[in-house]
Amino acid sequence: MTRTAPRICPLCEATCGLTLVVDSHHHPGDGGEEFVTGARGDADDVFSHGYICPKGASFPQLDNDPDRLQNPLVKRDGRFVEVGWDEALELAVERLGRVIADHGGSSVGFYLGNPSAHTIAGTLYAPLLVRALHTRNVFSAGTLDQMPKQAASGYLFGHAGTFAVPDLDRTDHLVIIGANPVVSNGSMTTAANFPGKLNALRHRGGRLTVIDPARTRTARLADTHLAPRPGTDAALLAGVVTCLLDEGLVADDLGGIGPHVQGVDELHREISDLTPERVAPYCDVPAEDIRGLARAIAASSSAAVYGRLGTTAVEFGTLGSWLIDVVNVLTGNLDRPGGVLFPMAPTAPAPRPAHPGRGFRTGRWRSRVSGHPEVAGELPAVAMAEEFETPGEGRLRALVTVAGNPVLSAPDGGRLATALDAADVVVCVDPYLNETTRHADIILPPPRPSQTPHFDAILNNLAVRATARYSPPVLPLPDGRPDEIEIVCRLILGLSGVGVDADPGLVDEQVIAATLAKEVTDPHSPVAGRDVESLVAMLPDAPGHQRRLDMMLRIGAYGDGFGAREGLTFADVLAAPHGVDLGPMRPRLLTVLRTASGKVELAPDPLIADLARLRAAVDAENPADSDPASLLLVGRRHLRSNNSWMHNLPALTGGTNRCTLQIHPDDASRLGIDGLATVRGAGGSLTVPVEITADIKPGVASMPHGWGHDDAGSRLRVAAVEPGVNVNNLNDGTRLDPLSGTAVLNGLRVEIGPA
Ligand SMILES: Nc1nc2c(c(=O)[nH]1)N[C@H]1C(S)=C(S)[C@@H](COP(=O)(O)OP(=O)(O)OC[C@H]3O[C@@H](n4cnc5c(=O)[nH]c(N)nc54)[C@H](O)[C@@H]3O)O[C@H]1N2
Ligand SMILES: Nc1nc2c(c(=O)[nH]1)N[C@H]1C(S)=C(S)[C@@H](COP(=O)(O)OP(=O)(O)OC[C@H]3O[C@@H](n4cnc5c(=O)[nH]c(N)nc54)[C@H](O)[C@@H]3O)O[C@H]1N2
Ligand code: SF4
Ligand SMILES: [Mo]
Repeated sequence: MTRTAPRICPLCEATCGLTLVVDSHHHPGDGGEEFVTGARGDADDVFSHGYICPKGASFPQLDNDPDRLQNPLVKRDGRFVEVGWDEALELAVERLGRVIADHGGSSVGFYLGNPSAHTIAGTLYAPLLVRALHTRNVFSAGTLDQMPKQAASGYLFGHAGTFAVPDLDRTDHLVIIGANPVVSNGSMTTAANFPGKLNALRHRGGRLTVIDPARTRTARLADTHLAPRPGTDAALLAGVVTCLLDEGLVADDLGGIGPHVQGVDELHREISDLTPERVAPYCDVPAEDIRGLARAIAASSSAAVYGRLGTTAVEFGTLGSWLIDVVNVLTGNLDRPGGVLFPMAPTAPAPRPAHPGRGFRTGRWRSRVSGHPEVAGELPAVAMAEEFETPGEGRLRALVTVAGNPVLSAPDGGRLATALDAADVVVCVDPYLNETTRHADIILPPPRPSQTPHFDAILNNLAVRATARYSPPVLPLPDGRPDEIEIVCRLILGLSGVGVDADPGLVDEQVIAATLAKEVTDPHSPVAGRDVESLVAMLPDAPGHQRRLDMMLRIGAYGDGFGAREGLTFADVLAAPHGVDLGPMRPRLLTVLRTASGKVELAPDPLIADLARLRAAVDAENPADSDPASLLLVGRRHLRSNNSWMHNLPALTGGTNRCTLQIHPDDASRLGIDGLATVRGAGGSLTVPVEITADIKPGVASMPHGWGHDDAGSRLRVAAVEPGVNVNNLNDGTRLDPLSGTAVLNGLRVEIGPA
């Protein structure tokens, strides 16, 4: 028997709709169980219209991976043994509870990894687990990734979760800086079929500019490709900004939002010395090209400047992210179709009228050892190890991870691994026994994605077009097995003293009651003045997460306001297996601004102050000029990879998806390298196969991350065959963007020589 079922792909930010093929096997002994045997693009999906990439196509192998853990593992005398769910959950709560009782809540750290942005458990429940732990030691992949963008958005717009997203479908000029969406399928911009959208841009006569030290697959599509020295984009953008200001290229009335923007004059005063001519040698881009870029953006009928990992996981990440939006503002492209706009997700609270907010600030608390400021409630991931190692009051003694592999994904993972081995208790919610979880005491594995419901509560806030799509589980859960939502809820209930056996839905009922109690007292809420109990009574008799989603949708922008108006409910979404289309992004600047001034604050003090650090770098001598073996290391992604955790699928291994060091032929011959190279960084050295290619700028080396699967304690049998090496072992984790706490992963200085 074969059937099909729709399922949103959880494997990247593009959120494609898939059609899964489900077969029941009738081999003796398997009881006719159902398995996912195929995946293709769902042509009827309202967002992705049939698009699929190799990762999505590998869904069946991911779902059926024999290395996926079936039962909780508990470490006894240094060895993992399988135990039942009740026992594992009780043990986790008891051991975490003991650490909290003896040393306080902040002695337990929490690390949230990337895949949790793609699960209901990660988006709607993990934050509640943090609250139940009462800890300020919260870490995530965000400080290996987009935190600079969050900080910059916080300063500009007043909230670290308010992102301006390029209007890919309508722009006349897309400027991509430090991103390779043809391979990554886009990030901090949720758009299915990014490659198709770039082709459509070309077909409508639009222009593509790519700024990247590598001639990537994205750069190959560009009308203009600039290849700066890694780490220098903030300076290049400062050159663009001064050019716009000095040449009178600023849009009249900032394209209509002039009254809602403050700080243009102050910005002009503070940045005017960073001219294209001054930054050009540092960026290794001719001043005329920087001016040309500024003029081209200003001359475009609409333009959207978009930056990603090459602009965030760098030394001046927050400055770069800020200046990207400064260019969008100055050229009149903020909050207008074809420029950058603020998406309106269906589960975000309905927009409220303009009002000043409390503004954004960081450093409400600091990390104990190095004094790093908290940013958006988090401390730097690179600070985790020292918080464990350093004795004294407030020391970290335990860690809970959900969907993270920081031993591979963060700098200097070996040090973290040692710290985890010495910790009082480590609890990992993760489907694999891998480089990080093998240092756990308790592993709680979520079931297969096919057995898990899906809704993109976070990524919808970044989508180029609004949709509401929900995937129910495609296959039933095995008896007695909790899904990830239940795992997290039972941890929350255990830690709160209610008990791991309590009904997990209690967690949802509490959130629902608290949210609605606040809503009904807000005069601008669609349910202002209503009675909470009667609203609760209108929610479906359904699993807790569905009740919560129903509530969120109904008080959201497109919702029915609990019967107050025509609009969306969860039942409507459930009845539309390929999703409900809610239209393109629309201007809505006034409803998002939450700065203290109630305006876009273009020249925030912390960013203006950080320009001094940038100036010092611009004026410093480039070390590569004196040491020819010194190159700047950048990262790269592959179509058939996903950070550190999908090398275990046969369909994605082999071919060109390999862990190699790419360098330019001139560097290779100058350094006498072919075959193998030895790479040395501040954190250690590696030997790695070399790929010589003119697609890399001279003086730059590129290596992917997420490799190094040679750890005998892991259970990743396919990945171990071609393990690669861990690029993050070159990094000692001491360099970070001070405004966001984000690790420097791109633009690291390394020494390269023949092996
Ligand atoms: N050098 C270098 N380092 C980098 C980067 C780089 O470009 N260069 N990129 C950085 C970036 S952008 C990121 S986001 C980080 C990622 O850093 P992390 O999020 O720490 O690491 P991942 O490799 O994504 O590992 C994800 C983990 O989640 C588990 N997992 C998979 N699916 C699920 C699920 O449904 N539920 C649960 N509970 N667990 C699941 C996997 O088994 C794995 O252990 O890496 C960063 N590291
Ligand atoms: N297939 C696949 N897709 C993925 C992932 C994956 O591992 N594989 N990971 C997902 C994750 S977690 C994320 S965060 C996104 C990332 O999405 P992207 O940011 O689009 O992906 P990257 O390939 O890391 O692109 C970064 C680009 O920046 C360039 N670069 C490096 N340093 C600099 C610099 O200093 N300046 C400039 N201008 N460019 C620089 C690199 O050469 C690279 O081409 O991808 C997501 N999608
Ligand atoms: S682009 Fe690929 S990995 Fe990303 S959501 Fe679509 S099918 Fe999944
Ligand atoms: Mo990421």
